[in-house]
Amino acid sequence: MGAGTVAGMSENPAEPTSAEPNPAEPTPAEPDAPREGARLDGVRSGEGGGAPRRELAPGYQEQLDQGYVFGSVQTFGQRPLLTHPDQLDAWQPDVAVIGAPFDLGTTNRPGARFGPRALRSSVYESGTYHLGLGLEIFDHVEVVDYGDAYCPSGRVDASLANIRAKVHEVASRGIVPFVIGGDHTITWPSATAVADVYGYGNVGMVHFDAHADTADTIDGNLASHGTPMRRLIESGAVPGKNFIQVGLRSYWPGEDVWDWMSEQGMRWHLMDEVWDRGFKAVMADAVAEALDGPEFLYISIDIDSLDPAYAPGTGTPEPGGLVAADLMRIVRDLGHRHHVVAMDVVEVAPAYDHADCTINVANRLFMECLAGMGARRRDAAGGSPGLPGRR
Ligand SMILES: [Mn+2]
Repeated sequence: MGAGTVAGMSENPAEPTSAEPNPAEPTPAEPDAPREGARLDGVRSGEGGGAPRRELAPGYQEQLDQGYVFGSVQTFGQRPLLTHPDQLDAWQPDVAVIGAPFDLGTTNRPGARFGPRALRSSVYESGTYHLGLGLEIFDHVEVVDYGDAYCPSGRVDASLANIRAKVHEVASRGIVPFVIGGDHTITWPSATAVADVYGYGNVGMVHFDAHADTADTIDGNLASHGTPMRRLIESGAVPGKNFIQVGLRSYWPGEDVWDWMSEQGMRWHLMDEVWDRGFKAVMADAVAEALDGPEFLYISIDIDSLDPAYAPGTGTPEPGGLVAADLMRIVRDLGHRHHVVAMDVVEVAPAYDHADCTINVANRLFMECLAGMGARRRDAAGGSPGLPGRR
């Protein structure tokens, strides 16, 4: 890399300055006021900022309408790419997808930095009509792609600060960020940004993972993909008692970490419990615990919560995990029943994928939540249940 490249990087507008937030130094709970008319009730208000203005460059919509992900415009779900906060204000989407191509926190197989690109370029997109809910997803939930947070190679603090700033740009407008990892480290800046907006203690977390990710440090690293959940609890962004983990298994972490988690009031549901009681019964408890106090829900999905049979393309595959069909329906239900203010899907490492299994299920997890959110808006508007054959 030449000096000119380095100089160019320093001029990147996304480069953090000393005045910008740094996840390594979490700011105290001083929530920003979301934009007037922001949809804090989970339902589009149609107020605040006037009617949406949704204009694209000439020919752009035609490129999107070609309708295949391998076309010239590669965005999440073939949605428009917006690149500036002013465009968010004009467009007024419900959801903005953000890529967080950061994997410097990975302990085993690296490569999750390629997750955002793969979900935009290589997913099979069969359509947008949700069969189970009977709705055109994007008729009920307006979604844009908001590009990536800038994650310069080798620079952990700058990358995490940029992720936090980018998520904040979205969440502070009452728009729901859907963040594509990246390794699980990115949930630290992402959930911090969401808590900055909605208030520390007002956001509950449902965290699907094979691993608790609550170590103090990994190899001396505070910003590992094995530590983000501890950082979020230490800062107060998410209270321990509302930080609920589902699908944990394997042989890590050790007993001292579980002691720390207990002291924080954390609650977890091992894969053993899912096997014993059934996923739906476990999730009823998990959601009640996450929202025991908080009104708002953050969903964080480590793709390794799924069995490697469904998601081999990940850095730390752990046998004995969740079933893709089950998790998709659970996530749909979370979006439908609860006020989801953010979601991330992390640890998708395409280089280890087989037959695009992992990238497709990662896409479907986002799509199922979007469908649930769309149904929530439709229901709130008094719309038809619209189930096929039942109108
Ligand atoms: Mn994880």
